[in-house]
Amino acid sequence: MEYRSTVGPERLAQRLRAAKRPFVTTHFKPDGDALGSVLALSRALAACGAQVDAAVAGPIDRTILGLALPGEVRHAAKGPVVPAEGCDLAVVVDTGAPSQLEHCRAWLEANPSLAVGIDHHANGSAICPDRLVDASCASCTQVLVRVIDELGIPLGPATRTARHSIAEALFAGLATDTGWFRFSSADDRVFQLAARLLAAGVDKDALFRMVEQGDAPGRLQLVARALGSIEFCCEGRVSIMRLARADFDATGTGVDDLAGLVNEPMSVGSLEVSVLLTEGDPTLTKASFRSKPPASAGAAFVDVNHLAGHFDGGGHVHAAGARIAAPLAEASARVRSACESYFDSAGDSGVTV
Ligand SMILES: [Mn+2]
Repeated sequence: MEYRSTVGPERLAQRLRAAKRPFVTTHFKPDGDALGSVLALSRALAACGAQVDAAVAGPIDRTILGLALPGEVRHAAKGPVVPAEGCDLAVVVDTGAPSQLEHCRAWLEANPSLAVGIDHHANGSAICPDRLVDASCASCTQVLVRVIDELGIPLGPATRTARHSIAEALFAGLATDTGWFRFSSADDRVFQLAARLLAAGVDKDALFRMVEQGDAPGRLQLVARALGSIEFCCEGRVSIMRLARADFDATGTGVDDLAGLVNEPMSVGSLEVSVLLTEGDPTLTKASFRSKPPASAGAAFVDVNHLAGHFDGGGHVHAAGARIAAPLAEASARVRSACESYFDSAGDSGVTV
């Protein structure tokens, strides 16, 4: 099925304006774009006079929770989160995949006439029959802002306090989904919206501090241990880091603290591939593979989906994972030899396109 818009922003805004008790949700395990989109839309609907029921499910990085005001969003770490009694519209933002909506999937499937979607992913389903989708957008908030503009609600100055405005929630989604405007998806339209949101009063420095500089000390100690374990191979083109259970125990951290850690070695110029191995149990090692994008358009790069395939894993060309049925040290040796044969077979360039 082709996943694309079935309605325009005008029609979607009409449906939103008519809702008295809208439910707003997003994918399981919300990230900054998902939570930012839920909050921005909830605030806009509240400004329209609706009694909004915003709810999310699954683990949330505690650093983004500060985007929400106390009590603004219902949150269930586990189990279902369904619309409150009397709900007359359910809006799903930042996904159209039923597998990411287990918390409310049954309700949505039972009430298709009440389900509408706003998304920027290339793939999804018909779970929300009325939906606005634009996969050319880097962030869901870019699609959402068209609807909020259609509703005629100002993005700022703040609706409540200097913090917690519609503009701030939109900016948080835009910034986090583009790696704070560094990813290739951060095009001219992204910067144009960012400029508009800054003009609407967003304090980007406060936001950056809250979202990106809110880790517990243990997380940095875990990074130090990972970096301390680093081994380079393939003439500096590959790095392998290892974390044992003991490293998590000693730093009081868990797998939730691994986000982004595998990218740390990418600052090394010669590096093409970074591998992070974490001990699951004494017989299982989890592997994360990352590769750099090409140095210039059309240049070669390493396909880590292919590398992970050696271990029955997979993913995308620049980000993949695998579970290796071996203790940490043995898994490391096997990954190293897989990388060596990969570069041998790729010839002098050492990389494949
Ligand atoms: Mn997103």
